[in-house]
Amino acid sequence: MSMIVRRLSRAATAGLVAAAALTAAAHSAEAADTLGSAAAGQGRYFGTAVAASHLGESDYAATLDREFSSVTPENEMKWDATEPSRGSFTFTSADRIVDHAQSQGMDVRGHTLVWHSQLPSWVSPLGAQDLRTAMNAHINGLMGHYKGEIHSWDVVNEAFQDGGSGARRSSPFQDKLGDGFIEEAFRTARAADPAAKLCYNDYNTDGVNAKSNAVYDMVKDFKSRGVPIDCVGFQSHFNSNSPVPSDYRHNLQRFADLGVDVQITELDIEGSGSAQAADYTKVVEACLAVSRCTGMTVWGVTDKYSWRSGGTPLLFDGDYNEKPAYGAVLSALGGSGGPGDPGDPGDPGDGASCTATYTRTADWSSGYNGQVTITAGAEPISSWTATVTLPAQQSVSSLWNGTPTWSGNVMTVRPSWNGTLAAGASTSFGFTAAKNGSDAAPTVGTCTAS
Ligand code: 9MR
Repeated sequence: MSMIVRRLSRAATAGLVAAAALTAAAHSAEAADTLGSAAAGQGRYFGTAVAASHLGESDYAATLDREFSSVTPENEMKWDATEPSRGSFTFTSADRIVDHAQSQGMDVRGHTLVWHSQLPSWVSPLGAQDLRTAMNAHINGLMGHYKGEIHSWDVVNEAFQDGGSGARRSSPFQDKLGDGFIEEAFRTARAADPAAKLCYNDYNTDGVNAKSNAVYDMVKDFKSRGVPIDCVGFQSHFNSNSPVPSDYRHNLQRFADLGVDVQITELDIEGSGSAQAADYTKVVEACLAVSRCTGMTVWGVTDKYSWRSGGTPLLFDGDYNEKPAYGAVLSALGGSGGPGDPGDPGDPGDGASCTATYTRTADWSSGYNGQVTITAGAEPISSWTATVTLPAQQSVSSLWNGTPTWSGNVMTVRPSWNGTLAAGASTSFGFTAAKNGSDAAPTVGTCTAS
């Protein structure tokens, strides 16, 4: 019941979605200073995996909305999340991501319809015929709900074994339905949403090896027999054990030559600094060199929420600062305004500003307490400096929440622990002054920030 209501309401918003996407495209033509707009300049999308639970965090949402043109729900469209008991679909979390993406004019990748992992417990015990029925019903339920709203679906995920054999991975689908389950899933998916690109998605298939050869043979077979497949997703989870392969571009190209699009679907590269940046450059350059590589998705916005957070594999650090890898990707996409470039909207420090205001908070015959409040401007700041000029007779006996240096009667105050301020946020320092016969107020000079 609720699914049917939701289906109708999703379809009714489709016109608005198209309008939002056009606005985003028009905007992106103006300035290629974000990942999404720079990629659009190359005819590609630049996406990220998103978790619904983080959308309420303002820095997360601001970084997502500013930089990316496509989103993939990281877990919310998986079988356990969407059909936890048979025939009972729940789309609350996935809808939250799709609604957010559409409000920002972003596209959505669907991940994933048929996968051996994150299966609810009711699926595995089913007999062959029942499993086939359940698989097709799951595909129809999910794709029907989002019909016309998903640019590409990972129809089948990770169906091949790791290692040298090139064999299919054991799973309820493989073990009970045999090799034909993949073809059946793609045929069902095509009928469910003819507008969506249908992808096969896997990992450790990024270079030429036994596993990617097996996927290649399957795609070739599908194309020769008219089984509906449009794209192959290369997850691209890299680290020192699994580095960016030297034949990455060649591998993407050989799949493209079969007549399918290729997409980089879950990119992350463990590491830091210039080495990580150089690896990201290789991946972006490989995609741009293959005309059928239609877009790239990184597997998360910030290192702090990565599934491999210890490996710091993403483009933004835990405080949403742009890492060197971000600048490398932006520049490989032909964009400008990476870390350190003036006016870069995501670069703390550029355009940093603050104001300082003074109030007397306590007063007695021989002295007073003063307080200076520092407020960051439109950008976050990591430090500030304020000057306070005291009347000549007065002297300061103590100061807290700041570090003073003196030149005559001019005191220059820098932060002690309180340098970092979010945009618009405030901190203050205080001091006790002896009047020594002058009750005049001190003057607060300019506040500078970095
Ligand atoms: O990033 C996902 C993580 O939050 C989940 O706990 C995990 C569960 O299997 O799945 C992660 O995403 C995987 C993706 O769906 C398929 N390819 C590998 C990804 C990383 O494990």
